[in-house]
Amino acid sequence: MLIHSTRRPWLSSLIQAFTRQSSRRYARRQLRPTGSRTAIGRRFGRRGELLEDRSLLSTITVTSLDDNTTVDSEVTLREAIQAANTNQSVDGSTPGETGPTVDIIEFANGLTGTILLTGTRFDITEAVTIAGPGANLLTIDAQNSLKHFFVSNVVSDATISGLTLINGFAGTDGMRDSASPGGAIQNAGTLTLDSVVISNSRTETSGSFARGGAIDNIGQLTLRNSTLMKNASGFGGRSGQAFPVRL
Ligand SMILES: [Ca+2]
Ligand SMILES: [Ca+2]
Repeated sequence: MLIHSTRRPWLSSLIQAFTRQSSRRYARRQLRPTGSRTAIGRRFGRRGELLEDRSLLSTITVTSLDDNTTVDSEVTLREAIQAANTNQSVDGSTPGETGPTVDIIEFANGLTGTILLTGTRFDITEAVTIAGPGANLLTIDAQNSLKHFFVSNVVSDATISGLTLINGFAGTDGMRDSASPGGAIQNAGTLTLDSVVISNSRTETSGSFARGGAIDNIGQLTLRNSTLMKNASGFGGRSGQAFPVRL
């Protein structure tokens, strides 16, 4: 009681300063995104900037099992990958965003079956996630003529999930993909395969492109919940890879 009745000016100033500081801390907590100082929060700074970056994520939906770039208002996987790589709309698709933003390629509800590769392999040149509906629901058949995917060394974050890849081929004997080893995939970037099946893919039995019946990995490769079976190569592992795979 004595203190309140005889409070000195310096003590009042100290109490006011403490009260103002506590109010500012409370206000900052209210502005902080859920999860407080998350890695994302630190990475992107203030709350407004975080929300802006989230809005840049782009989802591109495949609506056709064909393999072409025909202007027909249907978006094929080839057109979706082109949209993700070039960051432009392709045949009415959502445009991708500039890397390292990871564009999401998904498949329309109920779009299941087999994509027959009829052109060249799918080249991935920017960060992307290709999210298939499930390895038992969607297959890409390379028809023993070429590999399915090539991931460029400038790609820092690529994921392929929920797909089956069959009948890939790499070789120099006049087929369409004579440029690199890896029966189904050559990865030179950073690639994760999640819940993917690769089977019945192969390379030629000898020569420069004979390694990696399923995958030739010269970058960073992570496999999760995936199956590699019945693949064949001249060397480097029948299902294999020339460099270590991180499981
Ligand atoms: Ca089209
Ligand atoms: Ca992109």
